[in-house]
Amino acid sequence: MNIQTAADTVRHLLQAQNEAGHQPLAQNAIVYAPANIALCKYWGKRNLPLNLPQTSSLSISLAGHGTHARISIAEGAHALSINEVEIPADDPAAKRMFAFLDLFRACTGTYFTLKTISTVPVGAGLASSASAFASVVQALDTLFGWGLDFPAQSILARLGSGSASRSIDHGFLEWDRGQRDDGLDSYASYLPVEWPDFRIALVPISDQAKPIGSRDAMNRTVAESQLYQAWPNQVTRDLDLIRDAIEAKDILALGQAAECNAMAMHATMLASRPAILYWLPESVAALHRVWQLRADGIQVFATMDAGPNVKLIFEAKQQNAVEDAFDSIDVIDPFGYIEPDIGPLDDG
Ligand code: 2P0
Repeated sequence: MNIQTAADTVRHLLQAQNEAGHQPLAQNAIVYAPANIALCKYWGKRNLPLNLPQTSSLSISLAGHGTHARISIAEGAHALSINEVEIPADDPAAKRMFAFLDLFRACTGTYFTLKTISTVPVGAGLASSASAFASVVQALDTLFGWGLDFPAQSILARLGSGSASRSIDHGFLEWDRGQRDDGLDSYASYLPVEWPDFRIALVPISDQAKPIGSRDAMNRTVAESQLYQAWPNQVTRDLDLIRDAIEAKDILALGQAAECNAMAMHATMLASRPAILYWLPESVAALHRVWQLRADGIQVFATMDAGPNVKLIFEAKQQNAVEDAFDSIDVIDPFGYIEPDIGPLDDG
């Protein structure tokens, strides 16, 4: 099968499903998927319809910060509620999600009612789309009993949003860019490392709307930034450093490589025409505070995504010092999370 579109991809991955795979096993399915933060960033696509990245990337999932999703069959039209608020069909978030659900409707012949509850804190600079798309794929897999493996789940989530490919599991995940034109080898895999002392913290800077969304920003960077040509080499180097540092549980090596990778990504944006700069003065102040802490002997490192907020990387033994230096940060223990038996969307 010649795969050129997202619809082709879904058809291919679900083709093994016979008629029984188009019948729901239950009234609804309820799942949870975590958000994630990239330590080695995804920035730029090589194929827009299939949402294939220029480079590989590597992330840490954010434990209890993510999306609870409940999906069921609907009559006549899709319906979406987010945090118990019905989203009108002409809302951009609904349009994007309904287009994604339509990819599956082409196979199942059914519309869906989707209810999501996001536990991603508002204003912390975390995209909830990654966990949302990943949770929808896992909810559909559960509803229809497809038994999709992790690569297939990751590929399907990728079609909704690139970073969603990395939200299919807890812990460290590496999204391999893949080599194939059809994207069937472009998916995320779990790195088998537990690092109980690893911490990531969210420093809220601003929850104002961004000047440009990440999708448009990365497309402009690829098209317009001369510095983007250096990005694949940067990622090749940083990925090896970060993977090795995770395996060795070496926070210094990890933090240095992750911080450098984030700064380099923002440098490629800054060299776009017109320039893209997500940073606010408070972002720069937070970075200076991180560097001052390091000068004082505290091993803490920064990363930033497509927004002004700063995220901190450190180990448990530095948590008190980091909390003393930053007001109202949200510290996440990625390996200390136990999913509750009953989530907010369960009937009881
Ligand atoms: C990342 N970001 O690796 C990078 C770092 C933002 C900065 O993935 O167009 O929402 O849906 O594939 O995944 C944000 O971009 O973009 C992102 P699409 P996505 O986390």
